[in-house]
Amino acid sequence: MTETDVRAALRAQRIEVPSWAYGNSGTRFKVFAQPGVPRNPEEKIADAAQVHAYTGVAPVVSLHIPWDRVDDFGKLASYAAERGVRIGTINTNVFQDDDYRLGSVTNPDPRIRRKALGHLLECVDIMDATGSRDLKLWFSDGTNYPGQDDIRARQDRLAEALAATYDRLGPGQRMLLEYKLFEPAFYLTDVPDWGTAYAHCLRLGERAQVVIDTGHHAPGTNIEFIVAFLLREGKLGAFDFNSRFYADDDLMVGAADPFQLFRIMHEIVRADALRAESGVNFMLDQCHNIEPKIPAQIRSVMNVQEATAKALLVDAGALAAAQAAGDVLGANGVLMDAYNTDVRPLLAQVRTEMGLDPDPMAAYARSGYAERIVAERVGGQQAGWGA
Ligand code: LRH
Ligand code: MN
Repeated sequence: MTETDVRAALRAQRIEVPSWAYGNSGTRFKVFAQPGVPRNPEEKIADAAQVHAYTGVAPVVSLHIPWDRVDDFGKLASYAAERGVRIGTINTNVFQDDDYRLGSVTNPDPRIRRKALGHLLECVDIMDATGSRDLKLWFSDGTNYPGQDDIRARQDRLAEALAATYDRLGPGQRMLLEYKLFEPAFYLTDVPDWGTAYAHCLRLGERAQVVIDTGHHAPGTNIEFIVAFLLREGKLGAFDFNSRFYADDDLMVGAADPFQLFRIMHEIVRADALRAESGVNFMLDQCHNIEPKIPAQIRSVMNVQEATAKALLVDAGALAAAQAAGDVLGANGVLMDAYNTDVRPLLAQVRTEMGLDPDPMAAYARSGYAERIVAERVGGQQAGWGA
C-alpha cells in the first residue's frame, strides 16, 4: 500500500464512541464522581462531539437504554446532528432489573422472558426513530452454581428470544450478539464465547453478526484468530474495543496491550475490512473510572489510529513471500518492523490534511471545554450506570 493510500485509509477510518464512557463509572467498591460529568443524553452527546471535533474520525455515538432514554429520540438525533455527530448502535440492557436475578431471556419464568423480549423489541423501535443500523445485545444471563438451571433449556429460551428480535428488524437493520466469558455470572454464562455467539448468529441469518469485546475472553486467548475466523465467515459485525490486565477491566483500548491491538488491526487490514463497506463497526466500550473522560476517549481513538497506521504499513508482499517460503523469522520480522514504526508523525500529517490540530490532546486541553462544563454543569443528577 502506498503512503498516499495509507493516509487516505486513515482519513476514512470511523470509530464509534459509547455514551456511557462520559458518565460516572466504577466498580462494586466505588463509583468516583467527577466534576462536569453529563446529567443527560444531550450532554453525553455534546461531550462525544468533542472527541470527533479533535480527532475527525469519531462521528458516531452509541446509546444504552434505559441510561439514554428520552421522550423524543428523533429530537435527540437532530441534537446530535447539530453537533456534527449521529446516533449509532442501540445497546439493550436486561441486566439491571431485580426480575433478571435468574436471567432475562433465559429466565425459567415465561413472564420475565416476555418482559425481557419486550425491552429488546422496544430498542428496535428506538432504532427506527434514531435511524440506527445496529442493535447490540449483551446478556448477563448465567448461573452461579452447577445444577442451578438446565444448560440446554436456557439455550432454547435464548434462541427463541433472538429469533423473535431478528424477525422484528427492519430493512437495513442488524443485530450484533456480544459474548462474555463470565461476570456477573460466575459458573455459567449463556453466551460465554465466540463459538456460541457465532452458532446462534448462523442459525438466525445474515443480519445477525458477532461482536468481539476485547475484554471478554479468558486470559491468553488469541483474539486475532477469532477476528480472522469470523471475517472469513462474514460474521464479524463489530468490536467493543477496550483493554485489560486481568478481567473485564474496560480500560482504554491499546493501553494494556498495544501489540494485541496491532495484531487485531493487522487481521482487519489483511481482510480489507477497515473500509466502512466491510460492515465491521469499530466501537469503543470503556469506563474511565478515575481519569478525565473526554481526554481518555480522545487518547483511545488515537490508540486505535496508531495501531491501524502500523497495520497499514505492513509490507504485505514481503510478508506473503516470507510466509510462502517458510521463513519464520523473516515473516515475523516484517510484522515487527511495521509494529516498531513510529507512526505519530504520519498521523499528525493526516490530521493536518483533515484541517485538524496535529495534537488532539493538546488542542482539547487548550479549548477550555473541560473548565466550561465544570462551571456550567452544577446541580442535577450526574449520569452513571444507574445500578
Ligand atoms: C458488558 C458490556 C456490554 C455493555 C456494557 C456496558 O460487559 O461489555 O457491551 O452493554 O459492557
Ligand atoms: Mn462490551
